[in-house]
Amino acid sequence: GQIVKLADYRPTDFVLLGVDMTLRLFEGHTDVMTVLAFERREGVAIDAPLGLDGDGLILDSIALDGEILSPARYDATPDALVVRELPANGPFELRLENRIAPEENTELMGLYRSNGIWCTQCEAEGFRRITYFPDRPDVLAPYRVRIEAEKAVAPVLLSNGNPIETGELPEGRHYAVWDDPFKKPSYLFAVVAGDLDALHDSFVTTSGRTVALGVYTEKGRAPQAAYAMDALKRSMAWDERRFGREYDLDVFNVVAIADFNMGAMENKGLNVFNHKYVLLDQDLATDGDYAGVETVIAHEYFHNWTGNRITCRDWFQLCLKEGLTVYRDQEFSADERERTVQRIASVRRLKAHQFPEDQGPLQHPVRPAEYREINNFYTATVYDKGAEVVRMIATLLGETDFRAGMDLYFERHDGDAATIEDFIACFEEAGGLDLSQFSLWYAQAGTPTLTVTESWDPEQRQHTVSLRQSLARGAAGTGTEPMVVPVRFGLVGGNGEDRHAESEVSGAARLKGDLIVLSGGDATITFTGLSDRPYLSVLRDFSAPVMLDHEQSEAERLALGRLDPNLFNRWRALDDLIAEGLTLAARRPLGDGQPALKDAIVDALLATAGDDEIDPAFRAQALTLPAETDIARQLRDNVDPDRVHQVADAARAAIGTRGLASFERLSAERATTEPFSPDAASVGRRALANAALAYRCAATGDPAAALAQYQAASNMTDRLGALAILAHRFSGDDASRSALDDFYRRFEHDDLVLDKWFALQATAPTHDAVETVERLANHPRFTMRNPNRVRTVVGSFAAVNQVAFHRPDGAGYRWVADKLAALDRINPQIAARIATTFRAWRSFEPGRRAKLKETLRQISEIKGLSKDLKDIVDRSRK
Ligand code: HT7
Ligand code: ZN
Repeated sequence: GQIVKLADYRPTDFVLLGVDMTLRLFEGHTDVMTVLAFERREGVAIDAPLGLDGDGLILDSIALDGEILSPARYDATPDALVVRELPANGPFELRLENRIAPEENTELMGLYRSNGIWCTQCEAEGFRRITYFPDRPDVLAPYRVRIEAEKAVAPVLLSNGNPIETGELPEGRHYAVWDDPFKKPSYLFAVVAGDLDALHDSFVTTSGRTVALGVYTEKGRAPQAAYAMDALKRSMAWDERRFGREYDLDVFNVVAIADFNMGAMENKGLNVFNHKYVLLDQDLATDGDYAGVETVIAHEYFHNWTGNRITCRDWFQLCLKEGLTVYRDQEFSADERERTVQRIASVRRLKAHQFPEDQGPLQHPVRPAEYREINNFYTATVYDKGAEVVRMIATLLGETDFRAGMDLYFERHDGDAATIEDFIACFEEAGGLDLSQFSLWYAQAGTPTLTVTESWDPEQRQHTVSLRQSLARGAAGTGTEPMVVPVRFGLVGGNGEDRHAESEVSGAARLKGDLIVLSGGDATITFTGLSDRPYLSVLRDFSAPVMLDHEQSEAERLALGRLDPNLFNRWRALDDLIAEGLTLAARRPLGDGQPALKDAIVDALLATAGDDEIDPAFRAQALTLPAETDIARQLRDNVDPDRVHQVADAARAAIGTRGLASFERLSAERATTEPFSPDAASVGRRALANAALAYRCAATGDPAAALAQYQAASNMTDRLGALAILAHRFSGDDASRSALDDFYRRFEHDDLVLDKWFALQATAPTHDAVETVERLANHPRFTMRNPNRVRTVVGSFAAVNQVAFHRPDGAGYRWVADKLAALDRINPQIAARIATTFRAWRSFEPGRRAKLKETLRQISEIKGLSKDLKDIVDRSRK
């Protein structure tokens, strides 16, 4: 494959003035007519040809300004159309016709059919699978789209923008014309047609315009879109309040589709969603499902300004829209729910997904400098680290200047295809500061380490804090210069209040209130005039995406876990103690008689868990142990996933046993009779009760309590919480088997619930889960054609089930490789994403390392390997 480089960017030779398309949908094929108006850009040579992208297309006809073109004037291949001898001056019109087969499109890029519904996915390069086109994000134009279809099959015909005309056609057919006045890149194009139900509502913007809202679903499922509609209206109101952004068209539509490669897509005025992020039924959805719908609805809606009104100049700038939009959706969730709990969840995600990516062979900068396959760069680094970088800008500027910078960005770049440099310049102006060194966050790959040391001088009554940053050069080979690291901190007194102290800085840092801005390799800050030694609470709210190496005694951390007025750091003090304890235990040989966690740490955790004064959601977060993959990452090398799992399990049993009385109280207090409500407080109570139930069963080794909750549950969160315990802790037992069978019988009618049944079994942490997934893959309801199903069986097995995927005999690796070979022929994007689980091969003990490496080699030799999968495998092997 060709390497595309940021440094090679240059604008197109021809400016696109407008797009007029007609799609005639028939059973088995679709006819596409595209009229493109162009104008040669000033200064471009007279003999410059016009090159258009295609992907698997066959050109049926081509005309220039109404005249059929002679074959001497153009070259058409499936991947490209090149037209020569174009008019020297003034606009010209190219009319193209081609036929495509959405029914045969299993990659789910371009126009395809899902359960009979026609729908499109064009980001990043799907539009070229529909028509020949300059398919790049800096080509912006207004679109007019006419859709024709048989009325009985597709009564609903949707596209971007506003509806301007509908009408009848002969032979039971009809048409609709949509006009999108906002210039947009082709990746935001969308068409949906089918027999859909809808939920309708409206929203009145601050300036008094009424927007018609629609959420479209498969027949009979519109009532399940009520929460999505509610989340949409709250998102619209929040963006007006928080960022002054109003919606711009007369209509905003969302469509829920069963077969979808990602979560959702922000097409202008017509968001298309994986139906998992729209449909909720009170009896069928968990609290996590509700949160997912709210976040994804908000995220896609927020793209209307950050992504659509201002788009990306090229795909290297992907973080310009994704990092910023994740930052915005995280802020929305923080405002709508509970800020600290949301922040803990985001940091957990970052550590679980982005840190391993940034520390392995698939490492890349937030703004990559080159790629072979852009689909493989929709990563945790672009999205989640991208959001952290925006958050650091907000931290450095403060609320008022950050908002001024955002206002300037919207004002200056509305209608543009922009770059990270454009974005940064707005904050430099608004904040009156130079962000050139800060911009290294976009260019340098890897997770920096922030080392903090302290020393207390009792004579002088002063506390000295030294900070040092370092960045290892990794696979991406990018720079290792010191970056600008905002470190929020506090000096906590024994009374749990922050102390104020005089300070003096030496080295490359500035102090601004509760923020240390480290800008060089190291710096020292001396705090004076303190009556006694304070506890240093550092990197509050995770103010920078770094690995913190802070040597602090257990006693100090326990104190911070109890006292820190910054709730996030109170959580982190405990979480770090637990992670360190588990990491150390996993390095020790099995059966050395030492407990996985010291009693003092367990007691601190139990004190938090049992404190009714603290928000239940926070207590539930505290009770959630670090992910086993996170422990493995911290071990760095010679990882034995079985050992990590044993240690985590021993810790759960120890915590459960020591806190049994408290856990019995907390799980019994669960108000099963409480009517279901998805509000944050109820969610927190359910999370705490379910965590308590899991510890209770870990302690007793008895499934009875879980089985009782499973049977009595009045909502899916409680039912699934109990089932997860049965399926994972008691895997293979009668209780587990009968509950899983019962669950299947109750919910087999609903694919989204059935996915939970598949996922729970695929992730059971036992060696025989390899045989289980083989059985699941042969289940009549398993299909490689539905990405959600593949992700829940193959994806979650490979990414979550550390015990079975890494079974010492290599059976887990072989099974996944086998599935990838088949999947790659159907949907290479999904195959490539699942294959990223092989990337950590170097960190395992020699036996698994060799087997992982060999499996990667075998995958690389699959005949006809897709560009997507090949790119991941090649980079992982490096
Ligand atoms: N911007 C959307 C990205 C997306 C996508 C990318 C590649 C292939 C399929 C896709 N579906 C959606 C999603 C988002 O970040 O909002
Ligand atoms: Zn996005």
